[in-house]
Amino acid sequence: MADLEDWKQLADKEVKGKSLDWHTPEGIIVKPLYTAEDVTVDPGLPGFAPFTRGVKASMYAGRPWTIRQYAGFSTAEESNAFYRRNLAAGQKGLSVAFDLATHRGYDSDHPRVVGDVGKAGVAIDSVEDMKILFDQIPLDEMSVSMTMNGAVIPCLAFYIIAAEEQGVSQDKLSGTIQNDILKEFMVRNTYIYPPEPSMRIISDIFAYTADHMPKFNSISISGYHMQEAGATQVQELAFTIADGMEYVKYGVASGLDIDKFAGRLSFFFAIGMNFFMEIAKLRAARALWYRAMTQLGAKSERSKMLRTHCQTSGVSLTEQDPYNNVIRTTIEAMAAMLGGTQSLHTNALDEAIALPTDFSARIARNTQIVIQEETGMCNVVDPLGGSYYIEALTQELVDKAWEIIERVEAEGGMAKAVGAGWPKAMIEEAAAARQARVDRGEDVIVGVNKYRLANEDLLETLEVDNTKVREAQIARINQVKANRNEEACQAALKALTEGAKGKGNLLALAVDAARQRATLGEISAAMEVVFDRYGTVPTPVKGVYAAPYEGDSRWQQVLDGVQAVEHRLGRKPRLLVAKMGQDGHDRGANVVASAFSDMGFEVVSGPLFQTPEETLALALEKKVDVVGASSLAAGHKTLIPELIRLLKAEGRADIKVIAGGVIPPQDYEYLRDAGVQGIYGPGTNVVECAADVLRLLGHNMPPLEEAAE
Ligand code: MLC
Ligand code: 5AD
Repeated sequence: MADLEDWKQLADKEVKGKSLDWHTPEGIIVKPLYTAEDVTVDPGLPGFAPFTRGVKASMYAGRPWTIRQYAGFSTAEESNAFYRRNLAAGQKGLSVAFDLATHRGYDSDHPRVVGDVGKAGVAIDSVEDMKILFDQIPLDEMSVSMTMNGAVIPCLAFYIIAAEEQGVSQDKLSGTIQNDILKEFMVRNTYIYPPEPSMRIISDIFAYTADHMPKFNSISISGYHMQEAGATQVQELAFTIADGMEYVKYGVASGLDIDKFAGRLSFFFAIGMNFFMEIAKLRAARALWYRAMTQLGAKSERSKMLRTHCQTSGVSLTEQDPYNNVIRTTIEAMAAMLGGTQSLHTNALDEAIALPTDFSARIARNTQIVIQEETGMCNVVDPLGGSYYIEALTQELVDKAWEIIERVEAEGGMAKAVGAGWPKAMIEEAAAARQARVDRGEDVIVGVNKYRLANEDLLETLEVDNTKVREAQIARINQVKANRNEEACQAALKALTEGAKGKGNLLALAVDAARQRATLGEISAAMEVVFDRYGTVPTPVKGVYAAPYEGDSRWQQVLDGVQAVEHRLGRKPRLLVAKMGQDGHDRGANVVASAFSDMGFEVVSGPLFQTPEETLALALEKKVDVVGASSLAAGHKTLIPELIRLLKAEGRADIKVIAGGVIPPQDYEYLRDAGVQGIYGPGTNVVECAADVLRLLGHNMPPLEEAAE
């Protein structure tokens, strides 16, 4: 029989000695062949420690994963109707997407959220909205996930009261609240309060749910958003497990018995296009959590069992040739189920430009139904267990992630690391490096940097009439306020403020306030007066985007162009990267800021959550030439035209405004008519974007073809 040496010789001969090793972004060297020699750890059996092969003995052969599509838009009525249509068509669990005003603790009538109400999710201002959202959906039967982190106290309180008024007591509620604030400070940015009181809120929720809601998962510790922000799989794995460890430590420090709450901690990972890596990642996550929880002193096996939801990767999907997204999502969904997820969301094909329509949601849902019901893939537990490659990769991920976890622990845990900022910086470096690889064509994206179509068909997308939603919400807020017992409501809010100053359980106090029809904004404000509102200024990484471009002729043309403009102006050209509205997505803004600064621009990175007035003031103060507005949550049609109007009113129409992010082509004309001078959707090459900006600044920049190699 041939041995490994024989194989090596034959393979070398076939490829004439070329190396077949694959260096992945996480620093793993994947070999072209794995054998029994590479498997160093026995993964055990499914349903048994360390649960590498799955948390249930029978896995999908016993019960398939939950098809749980994340959705929400516009009003509670419209989202409720959408949920009911989806459930009738085979979806199994619900998952609520709230709008950004709700996330950030503002009622729909707040002046800061004019562009955000009902846009990226459903607007919820009071218990009345929550009741409509679940109208005719029995909350004792349906498990409901709510993606809420900032305004987690009022939302959970509304949910409890909505169930109560449906006749369902809280002990019967099954579902999950995301409640994961550490990753908000790192990547997702829908926090409200500073880190310390935010961590207290989480302990209070652990305590409350452990006492009153035994079937409810009190947190969804999320790596998803790290990968979306550009993290490698190792970073996603390490920081997520380390976040989990930190929450456990806080829970224990607040006086809870570890085994009383740890069995209801759940997880959430992204599943991207690196198929085998993602399968191995979920297996590694379970092994890591088992190790971490054993170290932290958990006794019950349930406490050490990592149960997870997964979502296919949004950032892997493209605006260009969007039907390719169905293929990508199918591959990712298969990785999630082969990795042993408990619950899954598959993204819709219009992901890169809008929220799903009924059509795109159907294809996304059916991707999972077809796997479950047509392929026979669910009949065997952990079918890739024992694959030399999968087992070796699982172990390599465990080792690499554990190294980072040990660094975090040595430095005092994840809350400290987040405060110090290094995990975020690491993720941003990975994001800038990835952008450079894509822009240089080294990482292929079909239909974007290779095989690009000459003409794209327009895709029909969902549009939310934000003004109409806002008016309807304001009418209902006024009605709720007019009909409530004002005195009882104010007393409950006052008790909440006192609780924030002292020791009372914040969720219990908010449940009382919710019953008295206090609004989300009021409940949030009752705590904000004690806790304060948190904000940070971005600090984009330097040099990472530029590094691989050394010696590139097109890159040099752009650098020369920037210098020519600098010479003419007597200073560097200045770009303000602006984030208006409550949209906290900042991967794009940070990558653009890094890349432009590497190309020689002076970049001002505006803080998150600005109003158009605040962006105007910053643009004038910093004397910028161009404002680049980054928008990923559909506020662009309200906020960017408003900024241009304000600039004109100041007599500063000379300051150019460009826009980037998730913007449907249908809106381009509207934005151009409003005065936007350049629009850069997903898939934009950042160097070419800079070339365009140089043209706007009057430099005669040659088109791409003329760059001699
Ligand atoms: C499951 N069960 C079985 C079984 N399989 N019992 C016997 N044999 C089997 N084979 C049991 C389980 O033990 C459990 O009961 C019950 O059935 C439900 O199964 P589950 O596997 O726990 O599934 P589910 O209820 O769907 O819970 C999955 C979860 C949960 C634990 C991961 O936390 C969850 O649903 N998370 C979803 C989070 C989510 O949707 N997030 C969206 C984020 S979007 P028991 O008693 O053991 O519980 C986002 C985007 C953004 O964040 O940024 O806006
Ligand atoms: N409806 C459906 N999907 C949504 N996502 C975000 N908001 C919504 C919504 N309101 C999905 C997208 C996004 C990811 C974070 O969650 O896929 O990339």
